[in-house]
Amino acid sequence: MLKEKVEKILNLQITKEAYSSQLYLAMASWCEKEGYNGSASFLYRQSDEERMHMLKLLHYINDRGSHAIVDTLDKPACEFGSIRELFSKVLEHERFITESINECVEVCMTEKDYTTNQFLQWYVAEQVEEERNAQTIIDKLNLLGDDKARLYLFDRDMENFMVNAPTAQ
Ligand code: OFO
Repeated sequence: MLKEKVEKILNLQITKEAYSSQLYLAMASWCEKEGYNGSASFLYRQSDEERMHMLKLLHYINDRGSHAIVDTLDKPACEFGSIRELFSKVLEHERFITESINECVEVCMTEKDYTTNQFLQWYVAEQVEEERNAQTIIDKLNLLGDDKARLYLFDRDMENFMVNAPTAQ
């Protein structure tokens, strides 16, 4: 059974991962509506990844004899000024999630829950990857400027942009 503080913060993390999934779904929908089909496809995949992150936490909590709670979610933003603005928000959000994972690790260390700390290391590594991906996309967009033809090629490449995530168990 998990200690109360660990269970509480992991349950909060479940909600954040579920929100990430909804946020990327809303972003994918905006991209699709705007004709950025490659970016939409990337974000639909990313939304599925986040749901997997949420499920991995949920199963871990229950497997440890505690209770994973499915909570209500805030409505994510659904309008964006530009594709660049959208991906800046992805990076901002991933940085927020990294902070949040670090807080989970901190609670585990204080509570001397080394097993959960080890479990969370998967998320620590994952966040390095996700922040790097978002930064790479923004760097590409900054190089393109407002050139529509290049933006078209960028979006076409996003269709195959690898999420590259380690597989969740
Ligand atoms: Fe994008 O992050 Fe989950 O963990």
